[in-house]
Amino acid sequence: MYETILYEVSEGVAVITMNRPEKFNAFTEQMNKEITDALKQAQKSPEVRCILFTGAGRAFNAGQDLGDVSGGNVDFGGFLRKRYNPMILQFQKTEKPIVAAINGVAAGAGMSVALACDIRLASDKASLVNAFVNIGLVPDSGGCYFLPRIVGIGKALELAMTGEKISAEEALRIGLVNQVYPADSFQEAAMAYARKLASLPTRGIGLIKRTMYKGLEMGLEETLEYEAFAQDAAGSTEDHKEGVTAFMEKRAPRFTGQ
Ligand code: T3D
Repeated sequence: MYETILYEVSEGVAVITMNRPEKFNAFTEQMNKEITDALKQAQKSPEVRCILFTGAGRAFNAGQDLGDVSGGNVDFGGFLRKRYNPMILQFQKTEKPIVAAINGVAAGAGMSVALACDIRLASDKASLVNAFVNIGLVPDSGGCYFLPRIVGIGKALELAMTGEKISAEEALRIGLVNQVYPADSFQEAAMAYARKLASLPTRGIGLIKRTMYKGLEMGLEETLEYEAFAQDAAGSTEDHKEGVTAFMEKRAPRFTGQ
């Protein structure tokens, strides 16, 4: 069904694999569209309770396919508005946890996409490079939004202004990725992480995601009010009832995502 990505669902996890390994999974218009569509599909599907986002082959994603834009006369603003911005917004609109499994290099918009995911896991062979400046561009695809929020403005400016590649270990040290696993067992470790998230209260997690990101934009009073609103919704889920019942019965909860 897709030409540039793979989409598979198993054990509650939708695995989206960017699949242009010979081009380091660089973005084409088709890939932008397909990722947006796959995220919508995962959001709609009741059997999907977590999304694992990764790359085929040696790289995670090397950003825009520069072969497509090397001829000059590019309408950069139009390009981003049409292709990248709707894709990035879809990561936020998807009220399920999205885990980036950074299997190799993540560069340019490939790094921005990893930042738009909720959790970042990296192979110890992975690296991240805010490559935009290396070709005279500005971080896009949410790079100027997520990067300073994740690592702070000082580190964000350093990474964006120098365009230096950083290792997975360094990314872990500065809080840019959440966990690093050995390359030879990376896909299994990432899948186990995603399966664990898929077994948790999915609707509650969706509300955590929405409320937390909204909190970044709001003052305390507004955030407190939004938390009250979100808690009304979370408190009416089956998973909340199950969590409390399991606690009282001194057993492990069995969450269904409802
Ligand atoms: O119009 C616009 O541009 C607006 C949109 C902007 C969004 C963006 O993402 S801008 C940033 C675009 N990306 C880059 O500038 C990154 C360019 N690539 C690199 O800096 C390096 O390739 C990497 C750091 C990603 C990896 O380095 P390395 O040494 O591990 O691998 P390599 O040998 O450079 O690349 C391996 C192959 O992938 C190579 O192909 P070949 O020679 O083996 O046939 C290389 O050409 C290809 N590749 C890597 N990045 C891209 C790419 N092909 C097309 N587009 C790429 N972005």
